[in-house]
Amino acid sequence: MDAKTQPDRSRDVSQPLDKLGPDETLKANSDYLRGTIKQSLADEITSAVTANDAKLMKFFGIYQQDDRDIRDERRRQKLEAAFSFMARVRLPGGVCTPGQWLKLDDLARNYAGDTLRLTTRQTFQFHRVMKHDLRTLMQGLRDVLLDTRAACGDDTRGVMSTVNPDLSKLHAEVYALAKRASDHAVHRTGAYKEIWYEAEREETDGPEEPFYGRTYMPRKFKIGFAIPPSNDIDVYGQDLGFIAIAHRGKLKGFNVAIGGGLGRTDQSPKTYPRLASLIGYIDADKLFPTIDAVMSVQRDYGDRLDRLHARFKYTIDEKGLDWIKAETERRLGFALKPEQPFTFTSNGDPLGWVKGEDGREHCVLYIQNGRVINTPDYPLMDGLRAIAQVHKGMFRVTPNQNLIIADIDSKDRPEIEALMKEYGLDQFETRSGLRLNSMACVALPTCGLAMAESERYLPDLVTRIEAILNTYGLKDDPITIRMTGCPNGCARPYIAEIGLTGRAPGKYNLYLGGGFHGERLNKMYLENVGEPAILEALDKTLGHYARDRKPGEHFGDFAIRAGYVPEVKEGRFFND
Ligand code: SRM
Ligand code: SF4
Repeated sequence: MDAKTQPDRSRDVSQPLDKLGPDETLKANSDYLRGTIKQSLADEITSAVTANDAKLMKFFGIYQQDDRDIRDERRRQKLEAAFSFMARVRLPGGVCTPGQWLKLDDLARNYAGDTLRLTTRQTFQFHRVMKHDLRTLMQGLRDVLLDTRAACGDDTRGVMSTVNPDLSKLHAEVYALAKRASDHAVHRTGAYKEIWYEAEREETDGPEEPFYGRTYMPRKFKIGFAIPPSNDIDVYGQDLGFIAIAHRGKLKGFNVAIGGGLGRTDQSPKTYPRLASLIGYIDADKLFPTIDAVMSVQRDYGDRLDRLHARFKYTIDEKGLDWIKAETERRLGFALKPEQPFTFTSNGDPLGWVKGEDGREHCVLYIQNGRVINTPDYPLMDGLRAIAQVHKGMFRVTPNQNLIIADIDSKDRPEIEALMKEYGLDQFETRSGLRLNSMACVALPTCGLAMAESERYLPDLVTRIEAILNTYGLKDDPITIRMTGCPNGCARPYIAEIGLTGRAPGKYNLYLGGGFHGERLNKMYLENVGEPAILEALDKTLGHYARDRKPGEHFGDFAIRAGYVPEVKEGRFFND
């Protein structure tokens, strides 16, 4: 997005500035996200920042949170809530070097409660960072060439890219494009350096935000690159998804899918999960113009009055897919070609060791819910640190919250394997197919939107479901289960074969029938139920599945064939 060739869109073309919602006015008047963040950081009277600055800081990957485990107690004692901050790193395609890992580990130990969290969009989150430590953390990241730009906020979020552990040339090529796409679409404001690196304000040669203007996007905008047959990134959950089309291992171009989004808001029937729709094919050299064209359509026509209705999926459904496609093509100056054939087979990670086409070795480690932490019987964080100290290749965070120790020379494998054994990191060999395909969002105690437990509860629930699986001989069958603490869908539960979304403490909606490779939304089977009802339902449906499934049939497909839930055909559900 070249500053000299693009107009400064200080307001969106379809909605006049005086008709914007409050968040739009905040952005427009923030001096390109500067707000009063510097003053808020300097204020020693409170461990929080002002409400407006908290909103603006999201554009820099930082969320103000409070410890919800002690919120009521602090209120009773008339104390300020226990505020701290979550910081999310921008890490396109989930790639980081051992040196970066060691720095992330140091920062986590010093400033973020001795833990790192791998996310469902292939990056790291630090939790519980105190306000006075934020700059040190951000500058520490800068020292290893990392930043947190646009990891949250109304802009392009972390760009995802399929991580095939065999890391073929095609995967390297697509990853490089994903990285460039992130650098291309990230916001440009000098506020980042001024606030976090304490740099002087510099004069800009042209508009400060040539693409975004003063009001940025109407809402978050997510881009991802999938390489068939793996749909690990859940390409149909992206606002803008690219499906790589290759010929004899060489990248030719991409099928383009638009309008995916999995969030819904409790009790708000106008919000719904929607799978992305394929609109055609582009040659690889048209990638960046296509990103600009699609994003600019959403920038200019997305709803800037009602944030609940501001994601691209709603713009598409209001305007019509054909209209959005035609407007995109008009901006591109050419028509998209017909989409090319492709096949997805799974959205999970193949765990364990694999050898790449160039003979290099890779090991996909199972990390339960992406939580990197030491416990008395499982020193995971220490183990990964020990590996980072000797590893000469790369690490890759997967979209399923797992981790690949990538690019290992065969002669170095024994040393890595010995460390894995020493620290007990090779547990994927003994885990059930359900656990290895499970994901939970963070939820309590840090997420301000959580209505129920997720990360702290799913492992125990899976243990109880494993007893059922053992009874029916299903222990090794891969079945996807994803849980979130609220309907926002951060662990993409609406495309799991078993989905659970929190409604209240101990209460969840249970969804069945999602597609094994992320191609179909699931449907609600039980509403607002506790563990006994969930286990009873799974005992019934899994038992039936074990008895009557066809060869190779996945549980999600079976749940529909057996009539437990109807098939969601239209790629979205409007209500339950
Ligand atoms: Fe998310 C908001 C965590 C992936 C949909 N998400 C949040 C916040 C920031 C809560 C908040 O706004 O105050 C959560 C912080 C919790 C914490 O304490 O860390 C949060 N989301 C996460 C992560 C960390 C879940 C995880 O356990 O890994 C994921 C970070 C991804 C990243 O690295 O960027 C995460 N969130 C997702 C995904 C999955 C994806 O993108 O593939 C979705 C569904 C896809 C989508 O966007 O449609 C998702 N998060 C949401 C939504 C609902 C958006 C909507 O359109 O309705 C919210 C709420 C909002 O934006 O208002 C939300
Ligand atoms: Fe928080 Fe809800 Fe996202 Fe879970 S799904 S992290 S509870 S916003």
